[in-house]
Amino acid sequence: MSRIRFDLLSLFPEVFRPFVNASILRIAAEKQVAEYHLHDIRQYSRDKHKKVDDKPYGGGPGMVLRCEPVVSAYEDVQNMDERTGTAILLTPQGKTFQQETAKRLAREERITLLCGHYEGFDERIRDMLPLEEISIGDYVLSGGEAAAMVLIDAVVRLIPGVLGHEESTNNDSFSDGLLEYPQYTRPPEFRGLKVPDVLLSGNHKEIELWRRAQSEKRTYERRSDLWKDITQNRS
Ligand code: 6GU
Repeated sequence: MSRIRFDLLSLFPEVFRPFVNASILRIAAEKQVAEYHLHDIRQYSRDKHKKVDDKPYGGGPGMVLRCEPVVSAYEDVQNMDERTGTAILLTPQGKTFQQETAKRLAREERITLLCGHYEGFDERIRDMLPLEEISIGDYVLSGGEAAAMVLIDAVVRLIPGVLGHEESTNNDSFSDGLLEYPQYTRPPEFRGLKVPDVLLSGNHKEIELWRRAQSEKRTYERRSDLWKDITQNRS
C-alpha cells in the first residue's frame, strides 16, 4: 500500500495545522496513507537572535532567507526518516504545477516541501540542496505556504484509497484534459430551475454522451487553450 510522508519546512509551520487536520488530508492520515510533519526553520538558526533573514548583498529592497537555518533544517529533517523521497522548493521561479505533476508526486514515498518568505532565498540554498522548484501559477504570493497547501491537496487526493470512489479522480477536470460536466443533486426543480431531463432518464448511454458533450462545450468556451491541445493531439 502506498503511503506518503510530507515534511513541511516553514517559518510559519502552524498555518498548516488546521489544513492537515480537516477533510481529505485528515482522512488520509486516519487511513495511514499520509503523514504530515511540521518543522519550524527558525529553530535551526544558530544566530543569537534566531534571525532567519538578512539584507541582500549588493543592496536592494527586502530581506533574503539565510543559508544556514534552511540547510540545517533540511539536513536534520532528511535524517528523521530513512526514505529519501523528493524535495521541493516553492517559488514563483519554479516549473508550473500541473495535474501531471500531482500524479507523479503521488507515487513518491516522501515529499519534503520548503517554503520561503521575504524577497527570496540565498542562492547557495539552491546550489547545495537537491531541490525541484515548483510554482503554482503566474502571480506572486508572500510565502510558499499557500502554494504548498495547493500541492499537498492535489497529491493526497490521488493516493489510492483516499477518496471513496477510485473512479472519482478519473472524472476530474483535467484528468482527460477536459473540464468537468455540470452536476446536479436533489431536488429535481429549485425555484423554477430544472435538472436536465436526460439525467433523470435512467438511460446511462445517453447520460454519458450528454456529459461528454457538456465537458467539450465547457472546455471550448472557457479554456480555448486546453481545447486546442486536445484537438491537436487527436488527429
Ligand atoms: Cl510556489 N511561491 C510564491 N511565493 N509565490 C508563488 C508561488 C510560490 N507560486 C505562484 N506564486
